[in-house]
Amino acid sequence: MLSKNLEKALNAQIRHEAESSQIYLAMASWAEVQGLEGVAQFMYAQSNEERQHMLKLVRYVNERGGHAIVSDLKEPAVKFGSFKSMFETLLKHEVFVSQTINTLVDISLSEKDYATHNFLQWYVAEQIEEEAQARTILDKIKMIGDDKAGLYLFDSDIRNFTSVGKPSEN
Ligand code: OFO
Repeated sequence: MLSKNLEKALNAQIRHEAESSQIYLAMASWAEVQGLEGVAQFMYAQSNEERQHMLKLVRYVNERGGHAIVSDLKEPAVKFGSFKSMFETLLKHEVFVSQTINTLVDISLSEKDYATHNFLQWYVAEQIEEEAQARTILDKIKMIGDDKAGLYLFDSDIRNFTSVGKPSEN
């Protein structure tokens, strides 16, 4: 059985993951109207992944005798400036999510809830991967600079990062 404290903290994480999904969906839509199909596809896939992260938490909280709460969400931005600044925002957001996961790990340890500690390890590993991926993409963008041909190549290249595929496939 989850403690009330941990239940509350896990519910806060459900909200973070749902907000991540909304942010990446907004990025996907923005990239799509800019005509960058590859970037849009990547962001749609990221958005789907975050929704899966959220659902995994919902199921866990309920399975452990808590009640997963579906809350209202912060409205994401509509425009993201440039592709570089969009991916900088993405990286910053993932670093924030990693911190929230670390806080949850701390709470689970202090409460000696080893089941939750074990459950959270999946998220710890996932965050390492997501931060690394965002840094790799940013490095590529920095190499391209403002070069239009480079941006075109980047757009087709980023499809290789998409592991989940198009939204319609999910
Ligand atoms: Fe990328 O944030 Fe979920 O875990």
